[in-house]
Amino acid sequence: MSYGFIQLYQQNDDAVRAELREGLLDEHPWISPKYLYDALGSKLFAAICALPEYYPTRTEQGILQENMRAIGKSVGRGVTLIDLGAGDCAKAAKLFPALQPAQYVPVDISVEYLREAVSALQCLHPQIQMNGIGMDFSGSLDLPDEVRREKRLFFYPGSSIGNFTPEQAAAFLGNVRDACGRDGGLLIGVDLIKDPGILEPAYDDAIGLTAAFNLNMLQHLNVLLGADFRPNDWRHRARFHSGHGRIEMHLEARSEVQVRWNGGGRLFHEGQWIHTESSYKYTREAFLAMLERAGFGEVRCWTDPNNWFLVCHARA
Ligand code: AVJ
Repeated sequence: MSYGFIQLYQQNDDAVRAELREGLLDEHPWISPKYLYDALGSKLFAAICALPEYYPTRTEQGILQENMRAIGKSVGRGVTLIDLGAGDCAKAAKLFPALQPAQYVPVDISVEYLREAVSALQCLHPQIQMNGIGMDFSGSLDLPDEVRREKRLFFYPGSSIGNFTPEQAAAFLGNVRDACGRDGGLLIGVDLIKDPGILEPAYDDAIGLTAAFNLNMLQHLNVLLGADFRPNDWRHRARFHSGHGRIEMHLEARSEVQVRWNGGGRLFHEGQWIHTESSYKYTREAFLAMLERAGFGEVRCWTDPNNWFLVCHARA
């Protein structure tokens, strides 16, 4: 009998507030995309994954489904499956039949959302030991002792790696490699560069779900900072910048907006924006080079018929 429980890493609230204030007061205001994920933000993201315009989740799922046997063979059975940014745990759960993991370790910054997801999943799979961890893994991958060291498979799907700059992504992959141990590996999904006519609607959909996801960050900031953002004062923007190979999401002030928070505030002029997310896209070659530079080898890749998305398994 195993129990699902959450190992809670208490976030340092002072450090969070300091980071938020630094971004809001910057000459070019920015907020890290990890703050998109409060409980509502996590639900909105799960809904985005079902949008017709948002191809990454569906395309990745298709690749995993089509190649499940080969992936299972490459990965092996009885792994310690460490799911980075697990969200509702739905993607990893689809791997269970093929991989039969010995332990499942979902990790997410959105603690309450993860707690509900893992307790539901534990009921469905009582034979798998589950240890949910609420933590921000973008800085450090220091995992608690409950996480087995044998056969670690880090699962980082959905092109979440795209939220890092290429330099940060390279460093992060190095951290993952170090956390793998000798017999570990990485199963990762990455979105590929393609026509902006496909990319941009994925981040600016017709029914406004992504706009709501972006604007909800302001409500999260109100809670975290004691701020008085009004979402109605802001407009969602999403653009592909081919020079950087990234989608940028912004929140743009509809008029002059005065915002106050505990101990400070800022006047935003009309049209001024807060940069809330970058989502980098890669070529296959650039991404494979990055994996190898991070110390991974024996890389196997799978893609979809359109070559829109890439799934790789790499050994430490
Ligand atoms: C979770 C970072 C992969 O960049 O596509 C979806 C987040 N932002 N729609 C992405 C997101 C807007 C997503 N990642």
